[in-house]
Amino acid sequence: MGITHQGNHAGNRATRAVALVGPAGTGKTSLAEALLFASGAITRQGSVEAGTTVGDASPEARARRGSTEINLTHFDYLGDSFALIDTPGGAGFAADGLTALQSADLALVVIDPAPERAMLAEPVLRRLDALGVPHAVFINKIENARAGAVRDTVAALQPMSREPLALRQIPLREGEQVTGYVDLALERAYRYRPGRPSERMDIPGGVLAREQAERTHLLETLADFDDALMEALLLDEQPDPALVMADLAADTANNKVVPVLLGSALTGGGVHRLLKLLRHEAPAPDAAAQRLGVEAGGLHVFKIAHGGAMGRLALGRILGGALSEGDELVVGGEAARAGSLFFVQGEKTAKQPAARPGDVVAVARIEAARSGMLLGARGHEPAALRVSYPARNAALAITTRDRRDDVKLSTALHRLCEEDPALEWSQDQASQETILRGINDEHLQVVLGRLQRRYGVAVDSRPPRIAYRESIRKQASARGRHKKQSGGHGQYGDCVIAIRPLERGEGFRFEDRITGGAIPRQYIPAVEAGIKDAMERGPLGFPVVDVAVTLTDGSFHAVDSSELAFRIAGRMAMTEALAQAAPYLLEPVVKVTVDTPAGTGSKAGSVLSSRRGQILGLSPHPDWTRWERVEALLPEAGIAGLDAELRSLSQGLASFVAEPDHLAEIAGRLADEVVRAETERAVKAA
Ligand SMILES: Nc1nc2c(ncn2[C@@H]2O[C@H](COP(=O)(O)OP(=O)(O)OP(=O)(O)O)[C@@H](O)[C@H]2O)c(=O)[nH]1
Ligand SMILES: [Mg+2]
Repeated sequence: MGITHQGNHAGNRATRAVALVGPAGTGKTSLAEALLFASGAITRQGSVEAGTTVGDASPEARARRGSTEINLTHFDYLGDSFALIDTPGGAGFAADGLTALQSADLALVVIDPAPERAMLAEPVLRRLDALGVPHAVFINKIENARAGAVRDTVAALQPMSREPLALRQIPLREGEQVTGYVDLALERAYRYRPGRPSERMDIPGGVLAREQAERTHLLETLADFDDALMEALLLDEQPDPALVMADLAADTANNKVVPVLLGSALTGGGVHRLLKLLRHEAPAPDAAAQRLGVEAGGLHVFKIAHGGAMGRLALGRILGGALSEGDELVVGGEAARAGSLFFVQGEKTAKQPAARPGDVVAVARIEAARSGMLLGARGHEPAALRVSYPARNAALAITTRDRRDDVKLSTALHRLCEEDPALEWSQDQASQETILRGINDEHLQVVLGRLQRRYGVAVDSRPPRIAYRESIRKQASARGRHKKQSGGHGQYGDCVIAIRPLERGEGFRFEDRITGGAIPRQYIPAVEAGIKDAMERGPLGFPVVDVAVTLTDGSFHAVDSSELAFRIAGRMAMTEALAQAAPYLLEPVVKVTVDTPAGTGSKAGSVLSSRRGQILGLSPHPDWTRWERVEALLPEAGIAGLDAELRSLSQGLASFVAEPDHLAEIAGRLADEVVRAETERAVKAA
């Protein structure tokens, strides 16, 4: 049996999946904890500060006091089931949530009540619009919001959203604190009560004017999609509250408006109200199934996890059907049977015989499943989904402290990369280094921590070597003669070559101008091979590029000549010619494109200049309203630490991509330093 299709009968509604998204540190993990507590799934509300939340249970997340990977939890509320996907906001870890977001029914964008930081939400708002995932904004930490912060934050957010924002509540203040709210749709005021549902109160006279203005704005926003409501407003009639609530639910589900709610994960204020919103307004998973093109039934695999006690698990969401252990799932055309099914609650897994439509589950044993796949029943296999991940801007060369760990290292890296699509590793043939690439330094440090903790592999790490090259400025010629007479057979090879510089990028050219058989035909390729040997490491210590070599003369010995002897002769000639040809150093230059919040572009430009960058332009971002884009050519040597420096001037927001551009000459003190370092390294390695 494959995934079996089931309708959503009343009383047994499908589980709805809610993703918590938003900038780093806005309180997503705390809000998940508050939702679990308010719904009764846990009896004590933990805190991120104390390291007691259900989410962020990994040692890496606990140590960082911020999420390093997605946290899965679930709870029931008034008979409805919900799965929470709490995604990390930190730049180095944000990639982990991108895939899971695709099949969520609703995303909650959690933000701070600070208009000056509203722009931090722009990338996620744009992504949700692009994916078509219905979403709401939750302005968290509301207890500390200063006067006017909610209004200003909403105003700052609006230009970043395709849909109109619909402010659903306004804050009620007592002194410095926000202590309650007015629900604009129902026109009711509530006072927050820590750990309990809010208590109804009269709307204070002081906020009536603001309440009326905001309510009118809310109703007008809804009326744009509802003629009956529009008519009521035009006739100055009080609209039926049921109509308003129905509009809010439908418009949210259909991605027409983005409701904005207020609350505090810390005190629980507004959290019961949020639960009600999830209950009434989070769409059923049919919408997500349709969005992803799942017709019959499917499992959207959004992560492969290796970290828990159960070994390799495929984490995913069941769309359009139910799933039981042993069911057939088609993975890339091949049938596979679902192994044990688990519900995940933070670091705990609980085995389930079967899972219902909409559930988020961990499935054992489907080895062929990869993150981003949609697994289907036979004949109904949905397509795979593609996600574009952020650029990998940090790299480390790593070596095991204990050589005997090398095999363990590659197994571990394979698993870590499968789990984390933003991570990549490769073996550099030339330098024999294992290169680890990740989003930023913090990301790679967390990966190294996991490597040590989970797999017991300790490594040393350092910046990877930069691919310097060298070329020549002058023409030169040289003879290479290899002659050895030792007992019986001797060795004899002799060649004369002329070399000259080529244009940048032309590479290597070899021309044979031997006449009269000075070197027999069959030895010419050996001479060329010897020349190439010499070019692997030029006089300055780096591979040589853009040189033309002409073989002009030579001599041979009828008995003693051999391919090996001519290869050695070719190498000798080339080594000498290069040394005479005024060699110079080349460094790789990359083109970097930095996206940074408006107002920080010129600072980003100075950072690039101070790293020897050549600024190509500073312009408004092509798609995002409050962002700027700086483009520059930058020596690859200037990339190390760039990510951290750009982030520190932009509240952690600036990011960049770099692509190889060209090789550029480098001279003077900088070149001397590079050559000295390479010589030292070679001496040590020898
Ligand atoms: N005052 C106040 N602090 C809060 C509230 N919610 C969360 N915090 C604090 O904000 C900090 C960050 O909270 P987290 O829940 O880890 O935030 P997050 O959004 O999950 O962060 P990342 O996982 O790094 O993206 C912690 O110190 C929380 O205690 C709130 O409602 N009020
Ligand atoms: Mg978190």
